[in-house]
Amino acid sequence: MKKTMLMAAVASVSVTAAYAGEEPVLNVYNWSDYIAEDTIQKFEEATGIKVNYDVYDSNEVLEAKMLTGNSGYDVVVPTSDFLQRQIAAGAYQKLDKSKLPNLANMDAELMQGAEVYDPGNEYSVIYMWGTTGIGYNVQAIADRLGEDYEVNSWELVFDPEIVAKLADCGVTMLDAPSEMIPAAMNYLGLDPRSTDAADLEAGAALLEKVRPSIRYFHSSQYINDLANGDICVSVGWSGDVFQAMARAEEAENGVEVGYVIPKEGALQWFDMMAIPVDAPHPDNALKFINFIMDAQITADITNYVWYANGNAASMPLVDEEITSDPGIFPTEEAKARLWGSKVYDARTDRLITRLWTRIKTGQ
Ligand code: SPD
Repeated sequence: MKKTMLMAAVASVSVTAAYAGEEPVLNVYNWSDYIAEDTIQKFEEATGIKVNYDVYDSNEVLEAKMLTGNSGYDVVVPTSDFLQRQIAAGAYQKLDKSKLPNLANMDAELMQGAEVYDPGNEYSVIYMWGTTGIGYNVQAIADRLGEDYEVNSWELVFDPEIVAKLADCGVTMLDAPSEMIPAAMNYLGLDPRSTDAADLEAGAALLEKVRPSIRYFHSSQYINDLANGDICVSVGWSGDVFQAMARAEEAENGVEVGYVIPKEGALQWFDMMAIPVDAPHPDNALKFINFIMDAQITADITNYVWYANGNAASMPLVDEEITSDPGIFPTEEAKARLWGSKVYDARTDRLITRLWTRIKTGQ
């Protein structure tokens, strides 16, 4: 939908809401495995608003819906770089901050960081944040690379000889081109945020080289597969790998999962709550966002999904096991090696999509 059409749509929705009040319904579209078991129920009990909750595991899937318009969703959770591009396309409405008193709970420094993508935090609030690193099966790696092998480098997935030794136990990568190609570029010593076509081509060429050793590209299946011991290495999102760890422990199946932010550095990203410009229930959306920013509610989510959050008031309520884990809250030294998501222009985006198809299909 064009920007003007989206604007017109929201104008008519706001008028309807102002005169008639909103039906007690809220349509939420969030990442899979990204909320506590009882969050939605608690919101419904507190507000009487019925929530329809759908999930996705790819920014590209969400973006297609946001740019087409009429998604029917009231709250969505894009990653900050995608959010920036979607804001520019007119896909979101500004937040009425007078209806978000719990904004006072947010960590000022992290919210300031998020302003790189959303100046003034006008359209969005941090939901959770994390890194893109490597999840691995401790025993399977030791069996193949030796007991003394230290998992601390992207060589595990980008060195063709090393990854070939792991192919039989299952190596997977995220189906996320704007994360995997820059990670490969970084391993080659190139700037992971470069948009130079030659740099992107070099990253893609490395991925093509290791492609024969990759079992699949998927962005959520690896959680259970790692937990069950069906795969042994995944390029994955921090909290998801920690969830795999927790599931294996709970199953008492003898699988030990580890997560590492490689020494060469990794992507740090922020997932942001935002309200589509044509959301049918924008007031309910604000109630939901404010509810999530409650210190206890956010702490409950972090304690369940193992992702860091941007809510300073919640931190004393987060399990120490989580706050003290450098895979979830990186040390200052590790932070210095993280890079932020890059917003791609249309031309670079098209190139990345083309390269990704080539990597995955070999064409
Ligand atoms: N299961 C929840 C995964 C959340 C991942 N967020 C996407 C980060 C993209 N850079």
